[in-house]
Amino acid sequence: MSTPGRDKRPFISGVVEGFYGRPWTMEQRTELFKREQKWGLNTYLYAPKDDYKHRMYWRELYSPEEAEQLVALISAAENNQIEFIYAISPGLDITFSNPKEVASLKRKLDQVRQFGCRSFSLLFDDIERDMCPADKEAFSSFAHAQVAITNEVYQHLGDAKTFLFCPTDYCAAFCTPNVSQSTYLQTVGDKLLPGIDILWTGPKVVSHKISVESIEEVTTVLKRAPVIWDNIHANDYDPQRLFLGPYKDRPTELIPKLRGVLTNPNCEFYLNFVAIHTLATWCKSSAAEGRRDVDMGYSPQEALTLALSDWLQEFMSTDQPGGACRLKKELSDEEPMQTDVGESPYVPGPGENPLYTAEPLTMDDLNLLSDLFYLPYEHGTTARIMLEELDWLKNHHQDAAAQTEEWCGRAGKFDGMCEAVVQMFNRLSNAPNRSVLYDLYNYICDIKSGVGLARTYVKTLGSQDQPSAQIMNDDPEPWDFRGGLSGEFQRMLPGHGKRDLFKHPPMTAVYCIRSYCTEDKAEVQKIFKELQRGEGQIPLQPKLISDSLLSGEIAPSPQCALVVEDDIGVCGYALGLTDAKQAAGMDKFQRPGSDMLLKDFPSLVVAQVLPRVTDPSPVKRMITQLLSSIRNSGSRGVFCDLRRSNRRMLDFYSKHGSFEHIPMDKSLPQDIVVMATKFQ
Ligand code: GDL
Repeated sequence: MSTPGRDKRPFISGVVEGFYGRPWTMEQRTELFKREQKWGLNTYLYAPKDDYKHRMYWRELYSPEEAEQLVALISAAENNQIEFIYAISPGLDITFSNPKEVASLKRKLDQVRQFGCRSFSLLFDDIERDMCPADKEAFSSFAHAQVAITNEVYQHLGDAKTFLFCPTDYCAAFCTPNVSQSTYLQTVGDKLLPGIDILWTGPKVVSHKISVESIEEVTTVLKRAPVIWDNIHANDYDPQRLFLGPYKDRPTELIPKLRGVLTNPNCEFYLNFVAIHTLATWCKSSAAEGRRDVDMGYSPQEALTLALSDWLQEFMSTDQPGGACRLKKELSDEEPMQTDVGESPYVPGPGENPLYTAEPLTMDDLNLLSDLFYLPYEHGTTARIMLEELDWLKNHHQDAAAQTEEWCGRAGKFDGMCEAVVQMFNRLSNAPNRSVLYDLYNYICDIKSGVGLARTYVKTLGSQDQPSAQIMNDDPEPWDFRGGLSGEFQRMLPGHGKRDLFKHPPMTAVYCIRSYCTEDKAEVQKIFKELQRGEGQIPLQPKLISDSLLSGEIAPSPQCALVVEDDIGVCGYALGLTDAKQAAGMDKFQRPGSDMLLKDFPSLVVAQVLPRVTDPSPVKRMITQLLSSIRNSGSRGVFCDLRRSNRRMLDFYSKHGSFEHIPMDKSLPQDIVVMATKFQ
């Protein structure tokens, strides 16, 4: 799979500054290089989305002042033995077929090469997939256009040390119909020159887990091991989230199968201590060196402890001239504080207020902080316990009224945990390193208020008095409308508004998709009825055309019936009819417009999974397989009919990429939606 000599190149490890929002400063980047070198990482990919000349105005050359800064930055990277990779994202508006555009791209990269840069990258993530008419004429597909320009630029540069390409379909979730059958990825894998490495974010944009099998699959299509662009710690998609948990859920067995890993972390530079430190620990684990004889392994918890104890030192080192904070320990040493003007410091007299002091920050504080802002798909242990306790206290409010020993004991424990958050906040706000604190401030304020509200609520439950004014106030303060307009939109949505990490943690289940057999009939009907009940569909009329398949009145066509099983049992199905005339022709389904529909789309599919299957991939796989069987039968197209209340499947077909909404006769009940796809 790999080209000769390729394996001798060192594993790429480090950071991609690839998020949306305020780019880091040159000083922060220089600081990053020092840290990377200290921790054993070797690469920095320059790709700040909102840097004008990286993406929006990619054609523009750098001004002399900017050039000076970049030259200094590139040499700072070199001085710290960090490979500086300059990335450019021309995909917003480039016309691939215009030679002038290619020339602009070369001119820009030549300029950066003059600054001392030896490694480059072309990124085509997060762009429209439609080509302009001129490109459609010149290239047979979007992938061909991207590959042609990338190969040309790579050859033009000639001696690039590293050259990375980010595809538009950069994760499995973006691939149609899937990774191994994606024609886009196949073209990239076949046509991109072998010296060019490819970035990949894993199963999703923000991948919960990355398995060895998934990497083997994509490696086969790409014809090279990918470089992971890891969004595990990225927080640019939600201003209330921050990720201070360890690098996790990527087995170290991946290391020999990958070309490298670059993490695209939190927007706030100083809050990436844990993200980068733990990635470095992961990279250093034995598998990286292929030394299976000495398995040092990787424990996320141990890596976190190592990172937090180093981070504590950073918090405690002052970054301000004169470091004004007053910690209890210092005062107890009775060292008087020096002031600039040389005045003697104020010392309170007897009976006067003592000076404000705070306890120094502790490892417990940082562990708690990391637990409260852990990982995208997981809360840290203390955060989970707090949620569990609050949930229990709320659901046992009768015990609260009766003041049972258990309720009071657990309420006391909850209160203690809330107090620890307040104390953590106080000690953090007095930390000598203000740069770290200021990056952190909004998040800790927010969590302190959120926890404070829960604390007051529990106190109210346990008290015999009137509910506290803070909870039941008719004239709220602005902070009672938490989350702003965006929060309000989210809470109004039926599915997403109710989705929270505590009640619906993502599950990793093993699903088995197999052919349907007659013994499954009862199970399929059970699921069908259960889902109808769940959607409040009984006794809705008229029936759907697909109902006749599910109720067993009509049997699915050969090769067109699948079921999915998890460890509990059958949890979903996908059934198809190559010729839906019989189903549609049954008297009760005689509907205006169905003849027209069947002319363009003679076949029918229906798929459902139980709510416990939270992962959309089993349905996606079943539908893909069904569509391919139906297409092989010679059909022109496939439709499915479903009720608007079946939000999950409606959402699925809408996002599938090939199904489109078919307007039906106005006389039909408006709660029935028809989606369909034509085979070319
Ligand atoms: C993305 C973007 C990235 C962004 C991240 C998280 C890639 C390749 N591109 O899709 O710029 O920071 O999501 O929001 O990941």
